[in-house]
Amino acid sequence: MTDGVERTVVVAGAVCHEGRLLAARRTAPAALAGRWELPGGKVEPGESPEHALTRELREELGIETEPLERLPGEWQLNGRLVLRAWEVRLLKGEAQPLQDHDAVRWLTSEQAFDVDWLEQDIPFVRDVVARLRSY
Ligand code: 9L3
Ligand code: MG
Repeated sequence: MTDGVERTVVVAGAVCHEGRLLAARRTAPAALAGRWELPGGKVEPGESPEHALTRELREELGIETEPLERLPGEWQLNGRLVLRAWEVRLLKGEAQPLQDHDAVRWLTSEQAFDVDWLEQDIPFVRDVVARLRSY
């Protein structure tokens, strides 16, 4: 980056399966607990964003996935963290809240906005729901 600030990328996965989108409810930090997100987490030094996403979804939900395509846009979470999202395909496993979440839901496009999403995730959810509807 041109200003010399070290930035960490946070990756989020819009996991789509049989016309539904996976949403996960966060347990931490307190300010975000109870809010729903596209699951994911921080890219580690030297790691690709796609690898980080696959790893986070395995660790947090016990699913094997494949990132398909980056969704447009990004969200500056704070001075140091930037959020990017991918459309993701489910390969194997049943999503369970193993870490950092206490519930998961598979939402149809009609249900997509029934949950209280983190606001930073909403543009990505909108985008992927439009894709779900077009399948
Ligand atoms: N965050 C926002 N939307 C998301 C994800 C996966 C993460 N879809 C924010 C919440 C935290 C930060 O990014 O402030 C780091 O995420 P994590 O490592 O706690 O999952
Ligand atoms: Mg996480």
